[in-house]
Amino acid sequence: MQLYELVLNHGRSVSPFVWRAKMALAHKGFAPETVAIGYGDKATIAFSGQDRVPVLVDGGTVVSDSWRIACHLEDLYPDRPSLFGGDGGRALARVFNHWCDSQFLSSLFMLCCAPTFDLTPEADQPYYRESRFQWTGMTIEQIREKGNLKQVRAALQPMRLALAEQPFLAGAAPAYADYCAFGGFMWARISTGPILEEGDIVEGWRQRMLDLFDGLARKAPSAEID
Ligand SMILES: N[C@@H](CCC(=O)N[C@@H](CS)C(=O)NCC(=O)O)C(=O)O
Repeated sequence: MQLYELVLNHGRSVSPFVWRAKMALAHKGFAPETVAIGYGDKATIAFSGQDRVPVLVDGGTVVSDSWRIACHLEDLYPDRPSLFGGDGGRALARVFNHWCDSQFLSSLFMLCCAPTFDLTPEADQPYYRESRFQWTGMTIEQIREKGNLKQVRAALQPMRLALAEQPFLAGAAPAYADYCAFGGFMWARISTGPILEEGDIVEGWRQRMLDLFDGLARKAPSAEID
């Protein structure tokens, strides 16, 4: 297996979507070879028929998009630990995936976008600047001003309430819902630094997630120092 990921300066693998895939692969017991690309390396992943990471090559199958990768792993390797815990769990994980993208990652974007720009090799900075302007109508400097930690923290309230009752979002043990949200925390950790207030119950969960799979996520080069 090969996993294509976005790696910026100082070996920083910033993509929240790639982290979802990395954790899902580890959950299934896979340690794929990773292929690092930059924002400018669209030609390298053109074989996948689109221009985003993660891209997983599993034998003769090419899968892009973190959700589709999770479904591929669940469907192809049903005898390995389940990511969803059945069809109902898969449907709810999909709802949660959409919540993460539209509520959590969108507020995190305003916070992590400029620090991610700072980590982008100079040659790719014009592309990054221009593409983010197309999405938001704002310059990197304007986005940097707008980053709002309070808004990010407020978005996490459903997670806070759930984690007061159970150690992981998926219940007693981690599963895809956890990896889905954790991807965002890895973007923050790697590009920007800590985002949680001291004493936040989400922090205990984040530490447990960092420890999973022999510290896979904790060992990744990051802005945050443990
Ligand atoms: N819906 C996709 C989103 C993938 C995505 O947006 N990946 C970003 C990395 S965070 C990317 O490849 N960006 C390249 C670019 O902005 O040119 C997924 O869940 O995998």
